Amino acid sequence: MWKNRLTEILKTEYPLLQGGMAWVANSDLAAGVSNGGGVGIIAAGNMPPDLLEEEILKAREMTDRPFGLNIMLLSETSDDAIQLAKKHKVPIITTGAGSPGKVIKELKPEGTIIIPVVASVALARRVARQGADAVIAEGSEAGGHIGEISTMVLVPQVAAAIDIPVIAAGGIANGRGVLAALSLGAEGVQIGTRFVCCEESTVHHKYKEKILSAKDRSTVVTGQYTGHPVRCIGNRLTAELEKLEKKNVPIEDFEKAGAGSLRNAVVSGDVDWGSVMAGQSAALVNRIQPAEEIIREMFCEAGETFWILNKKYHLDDRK
Ligand code: TUI
Repeated sequence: MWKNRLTEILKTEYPLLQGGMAWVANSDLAAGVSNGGGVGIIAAGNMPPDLLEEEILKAREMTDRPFGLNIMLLSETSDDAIQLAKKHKVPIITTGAGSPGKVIKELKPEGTIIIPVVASVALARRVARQGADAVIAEGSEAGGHIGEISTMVLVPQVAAAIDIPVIAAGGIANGRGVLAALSLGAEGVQIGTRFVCCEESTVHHKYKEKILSAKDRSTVVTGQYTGHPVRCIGNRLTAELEKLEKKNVPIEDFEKAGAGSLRNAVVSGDVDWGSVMAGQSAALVNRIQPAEEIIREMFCEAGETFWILNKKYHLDDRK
């Protein structure tokens, strides 16, 4: 039903990818999403290569469907991740937080599907020229490291600028969001925050609870002045970071204050002093469900919403 050129490329039932969330997106989550008909993604983040290799092997055990690896380009371990992707023939790579030239150069000849996250039209054009198979246009509603342009405005511009499929990301957590993304010219969606709260996600229950109780204004963006702004759920850490930012402390000191804080939140459940990265769509996430159910429900709701709008505005009666 939801077949298009993206599902052809990805070899999936649905045109959906899971976000490459550092510490969160492990083999359990990736296998859950892939088994549910989307593309599950393991986030390499700053993971030591031996641990990452274990995760890739575990995912292979848990699913026989395609899954991917997200390479965070700011990481010192990104070259190791590229080599592991090559060694284990990971079929799909997403990249984030930078320009993916070296990933395309190394892995394109292997036949790997390469899908960079872009936050601007200029980078979308560049990666399309370099040989990317699709792009993820991620708006500033997303969690973690973000660009400056909202999904609503970024996606149609990226879709108009390039010929390869565009996947919308940032702010999408239900079927209405999926339908909106398709209306903007996207051919698929990337979902992060809602999958943090799926049954297969192994993040600390306190992290899940922060998302489940989030409201419209619960997230904040810190670190704008470092050039790497990050969206998290507001807490004591973000209040402290905001103070440091106002004082204009040297960037190294600011980064030191946040170092290790994502792991502390995800693994240890320190949701007061840890970094609870989440998108604005946290406010739309209200319950914990299996990944497969989330995916099915989202696409069912997208189809239903399209049908209801058709009826409401008598679109079938048009001459
Ligand atoms: O990468 C993400 N989200 C992330 S990475 C991360 S780890 C981190 N922690 C602290 C500081 C920085 C990173 C947590 N969340 N999403 C994909 C994404 N990529 N969002 C925005 C971008 C992006 C931004 C600018 C990609 C390319 C870009 O331009 C680079 C260029 O050279 O043009």
